[in-house]
Amino acid sequence: MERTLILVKPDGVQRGLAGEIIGRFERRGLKLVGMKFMQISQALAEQHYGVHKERPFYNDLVAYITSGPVVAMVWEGKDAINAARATMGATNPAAAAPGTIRGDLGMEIGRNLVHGSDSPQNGVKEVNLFFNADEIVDWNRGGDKWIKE
Ligand code: DAT
Ligand code: MG
Repeated sequence: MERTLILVKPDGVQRGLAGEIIGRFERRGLKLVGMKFMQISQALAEQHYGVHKERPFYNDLVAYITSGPVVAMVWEGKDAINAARATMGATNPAAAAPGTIRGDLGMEIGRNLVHGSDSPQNGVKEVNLFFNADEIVDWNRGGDKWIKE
């Protein structure tokens, strides 16, 4: 079972779109196993975006993700990484398909509303970076047999 770290970024929270964004993952059938409302520190942002350190937009990226609170979540499911990224849409909202979070709700790459892990390995790494083991909830979802074969 794969896990992905999903963040509703500060623009999503400030625009009052957190519920809308969370609902899309929920309706998709991904299973929520961790969630917190938090302010990302400079240090955590630098760790989280460490892979982009040499990119020209790195400073803006760190400033953006620390510019206000985020909703940090862990969603679980079969192929959760791909399913979540498909629900998010392309990185640049201007190119994202309608029906996706970014394609329906966003306009610019620097305000793309949501983060999702990009591989199972990074999913594990990012979940561990944002969540302690005791913040992950092991629970049985009543409707599981209608989502999972
Ligand atoms: P994603 O968020 O779809 O996984 P990414 O990991 O390649 O995309 O990049 C992380 C974030 O950096 C992305 O959400 C927005 C920003 N970003 C990526 N490419 C960019 C670019 N060419 N110009 C400005 N910001 C960019
Ligand atoms: Mg990424």
